[in-house]
Amino acid sequence: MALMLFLAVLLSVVLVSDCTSRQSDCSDIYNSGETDSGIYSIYPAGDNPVLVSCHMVDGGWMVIQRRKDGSVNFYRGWEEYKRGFGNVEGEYWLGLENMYQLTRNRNYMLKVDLEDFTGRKDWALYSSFSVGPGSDGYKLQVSGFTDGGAGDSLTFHNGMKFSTFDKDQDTSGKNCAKLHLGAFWYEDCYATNPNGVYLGGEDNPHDAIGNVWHTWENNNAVGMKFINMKIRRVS
Ligand SMILES: [Ca+2]
Repeated sequence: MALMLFLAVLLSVVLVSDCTSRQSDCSDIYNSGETDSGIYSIYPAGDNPVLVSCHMVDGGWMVIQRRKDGSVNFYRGWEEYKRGFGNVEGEYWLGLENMYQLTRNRNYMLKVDLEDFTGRKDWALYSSFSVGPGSDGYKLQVSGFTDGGAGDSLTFHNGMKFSTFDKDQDTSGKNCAKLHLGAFWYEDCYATNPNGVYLGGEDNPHDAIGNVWHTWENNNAVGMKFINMKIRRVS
C-alpha cells in the first residue's frame, strides 16, 4: 500500500514537471495553473533547465538569492557567481547569466525580504530590475523603490558591474569583494552586502563582512537571519 502511494506520488511529480517543462519563469508556471509554492524547472534560455524556488503568490515570484542558515559558502569566484550555486531548497544564488537571460527581453520587479535575529521582518520593493550582458560586467539596473520598512539599500548599486574577489569591477581603488568577503554589484563599496558572511547572530569583531542591509536597523553588527531576493514578471 505504501509502495503504491509512493509510486502515485512519484508519477504525479513526473507529470507536474513534464507539463511545466518549457516555462521560462515562475510567472509562466503560475499562469499555467501551478499555484503551489515549491521547486520547479525553468528554461531561461535554450535547452538547459534550471531549478528555482517559486513563491506562488501575487502571480509567481522566483527566488534569485537566499540566505537563511549559513549552510552555503557565498565567498566564491566569478565563474560560480556567473553560473549559480547552492541548494535550491535552502541557500542559493541563481547565477548572473540566468538573471541576464531572464531579464533581457522581459520586465521584472524585485522584492527583497529581510528578517533579523529578533524575528523582525521587513521588505523593499523595486518596480524594475534587470541584469545586463556578461560582456558588460552583468550591470545591475534597479529603480522604482517602495519602502516596506527596510529602507532603500539597493538604488546605491544601480548601474554597477558585478564584482567577485577574482574579478574586481567596482569603483573602489581597493577590491571590495576581498575587503568585505562577499560578491555583489559593488560601488565604493556598498549599502548592502547580501552575499557577505553569514554571522549567525553573533556580534563579529571583524568590521564590515556581514550580510547586511544598511538602511535597516539592528542588523549591521550581526547580519541578517534571512534574506531573499525574488523577481516577478511585470506585464
Ligand atoms: Ca576596485
